[in-house]
Amino acid sequence: MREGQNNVIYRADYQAPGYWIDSVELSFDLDPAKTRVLNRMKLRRNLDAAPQPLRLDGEELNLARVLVNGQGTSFKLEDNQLVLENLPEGGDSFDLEILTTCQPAKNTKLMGLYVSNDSFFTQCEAEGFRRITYFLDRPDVMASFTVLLRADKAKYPVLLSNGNLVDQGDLADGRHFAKWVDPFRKPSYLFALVAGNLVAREQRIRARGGKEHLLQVFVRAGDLDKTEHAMNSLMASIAWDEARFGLPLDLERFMIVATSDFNMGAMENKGLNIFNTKYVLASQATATDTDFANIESVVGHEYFHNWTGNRVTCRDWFQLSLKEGLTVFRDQEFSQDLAGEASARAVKRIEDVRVLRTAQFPEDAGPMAHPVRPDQYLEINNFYTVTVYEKGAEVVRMMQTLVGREGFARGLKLYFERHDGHAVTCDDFAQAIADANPDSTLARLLDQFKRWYSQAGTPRVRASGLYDADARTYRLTLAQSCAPTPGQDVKEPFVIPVGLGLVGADGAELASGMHVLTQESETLTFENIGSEPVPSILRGFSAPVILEFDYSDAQLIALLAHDTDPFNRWEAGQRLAVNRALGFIRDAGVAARDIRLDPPFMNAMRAVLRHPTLDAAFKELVLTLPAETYIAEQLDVVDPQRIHAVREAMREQLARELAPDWEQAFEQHRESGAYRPDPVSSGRRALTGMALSNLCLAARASGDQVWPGKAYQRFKDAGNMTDRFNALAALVTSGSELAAPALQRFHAIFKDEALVLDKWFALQAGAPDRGGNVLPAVKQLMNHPDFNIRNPNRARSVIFSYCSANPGGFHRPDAAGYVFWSERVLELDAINPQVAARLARALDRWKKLVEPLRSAAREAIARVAARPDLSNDVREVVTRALAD
Ligand code: B3K
Ligand code: ZN
Repeated sequence: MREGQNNVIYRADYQAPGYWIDSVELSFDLDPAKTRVLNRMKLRRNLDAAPQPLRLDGEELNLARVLVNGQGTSFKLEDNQLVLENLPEGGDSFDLEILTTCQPAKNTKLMGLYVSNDSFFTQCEAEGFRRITYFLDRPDVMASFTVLLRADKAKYPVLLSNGNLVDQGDLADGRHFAKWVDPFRKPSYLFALVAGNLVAREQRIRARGGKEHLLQVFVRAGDLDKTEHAMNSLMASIAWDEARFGLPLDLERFMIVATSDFNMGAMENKGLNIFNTKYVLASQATATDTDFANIESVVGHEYFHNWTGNRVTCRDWFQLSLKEGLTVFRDQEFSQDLAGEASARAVKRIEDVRVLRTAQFPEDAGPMAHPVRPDQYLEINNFYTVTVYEKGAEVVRMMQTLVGREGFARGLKLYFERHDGHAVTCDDFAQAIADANPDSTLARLLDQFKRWYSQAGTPRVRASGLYDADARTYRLTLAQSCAPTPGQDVKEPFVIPVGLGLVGADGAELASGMHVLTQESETLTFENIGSEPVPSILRGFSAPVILEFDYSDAQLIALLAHDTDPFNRWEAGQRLAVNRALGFIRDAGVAARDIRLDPPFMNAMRAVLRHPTLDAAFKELVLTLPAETYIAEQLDVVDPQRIHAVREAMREQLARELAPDWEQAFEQHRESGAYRPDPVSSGRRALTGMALSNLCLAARASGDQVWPGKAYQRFKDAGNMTDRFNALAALVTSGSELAAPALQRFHAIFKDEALVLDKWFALQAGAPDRGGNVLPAVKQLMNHPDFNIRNPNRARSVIFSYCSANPGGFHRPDAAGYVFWSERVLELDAINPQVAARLARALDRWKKLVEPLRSAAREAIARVAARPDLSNDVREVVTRALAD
């Protein structure tokens, strides 16, 4: 690295590699202190590229030997690259042998080869392979891999890598070996190895085509009883990809390995997925319904990458959404299809949109805003974002909307016919979907549609309606715009599919359909409309936009009661709540305790809660007030304390005034019988949990001890973690005196369950702030013997739960939250830059903060940015945050 001078990479600079690597044979002598890696490659010049020296990437490696065709050769080490100039001319293949060592036990970045709980794991995406050996560490160089692993047999009885096990045996000195061959060419980021003392749940399956496959889920010895759900999810994923898209499992063996030290959720290495334990281990005693659902979707996601990502991969990292947006779309569809029923599908859709709007919309409006296909980066790990993933998935979803479900499946088929085995671009993907549907709107508007890939920012659609009683017409005008984002001042109109319906005064559906908005402004006329309708716009959240329409309360209440589109039914309730929250927030003269919600709103909420046929899961979503961060996005100047106080006051009033209804909901939806994490029973548990939380909150105001007592009882007796944790959370968030003994008891029961302890830490760090009590509690939690900042899950459970998920506690008037943040960013950066950079983003939206918070936040960011020794990861985030 040229001191402090860090190089930005631009998409426009892409050039094909000067060399290809056809095959690579890796031999590992695994040792935590010093691992030897012998790398034998067959390379050839890419005759389509200009003649150039070979520059291999390598980081924190000790180089021992370089041989070309078996002979010593001259080389240079420059900027983390090994440079070879005297290579054979012409297009013939030559051998390159490189011997290096690395230090896995010292690897706290958890990129490359590292040690966790005395086992070896790897993480190579995006650029971790260069920490294992010198290589062309870029996704468009795809090679055949053969891997030989050698290690102490007693300490590391299991030796795994990608593909098929072709040989294994014992060596001298208590060591043993295993040899793996991957039958598919792959880029280096999909390489993986695991060595350790692990056990596996195994399952043999016969796929549709008749082929046998071995499925394995590897975990530490005590965890085998928590692998059934992951295995079931894997089998469901295999069956689904075959049934829905005709994509079979292409390997004899498919392995999942869980590790408790992992920077993100999981990794799709070919045939050897490595997972954060959080997305593998589940039992009813230790995991919540949300954990079960997340495991299903992450196992699905990584498995689906086997085709979308691995068989067809990215040409360069700017194309990341090619695999991530598409694969998120696929995992969302998978979860919806497994949920089955229309209302359960809608619940999943609402949950996905909620993530998009509370996390991606702010990203799109902040200093890190970037297109789904970014144009530049300093550190690619900073671009594994909600924009690339979740907005990317919405872009794929819009394509499916524009060509239909069958048309989309046809498009995917053509995509694989064209590109299987290659590294391609987002353009290639969109082209395949369009070409397979030549008569579609997508094909007609492809160039304009692709602005979703190139333009950052969330478009706004401003709608207005005009009813003409004499002409019996309703005219709906839709106008789109998109605010500038860093580096993009002018935006061209997007292609926006808008799901539409008109709902009559009596609740009848008068019209429904899909309009594709392409101009800046368009007006639609509906004929034969007998009375003024209520428009239901953007049904199913048909595009990732902000919809503005001046709904009256009466209109929203009508939609909440009658809309046939469950998404917009939920949305109507959210709008009612947001409008009220914004009104109270702006009404600065009114103290939070004097806030009064109006009877129409209370009645509408009560009607949903009491509704005879609505699902419990749906009721829980409607009764959940919009998140503080979502409310903040609707404001130009943000006072997190005021938002928190207003939202809490609204919550308390709903708790108190609907108390009889909460009681009834609690009694009616109590589950008996065996635990099953299916959508219906999870929905019932979610609603009883919410009811209990409200009843404890109501009791707090009245001083009544009945419901806290019942919550404590339930906490003690619960037969599953969902009910137990909800009861604990009800005590903690309502500030009950029973919270402390319950927390103590919870810790005693689960002291050996790391993932459960993460919940215990997170609950306390995320608790509603009362008089500034959370920050001291967080500092104390960091001194707890079970706290370990090097473990990403644990760091997230305390530090992120406070800085990123507890705005009321974090944005303290005395700025102590920001000081804490800057200290932790720096502390983490020295250990694990990827985790540090995520934390750095907690202050992304500082410019919107009310003074003096704004100045205090700026100062805290500037303090971090002033450090000369920052990682590229953190430097990029804080530099962009401070830019004008
Ligand atoms: N592809 C990985 C993410 C890798 C992140 C590298 N910083 C997991 C996934 O999206 O499936
Ligand atoms: Zn992914």
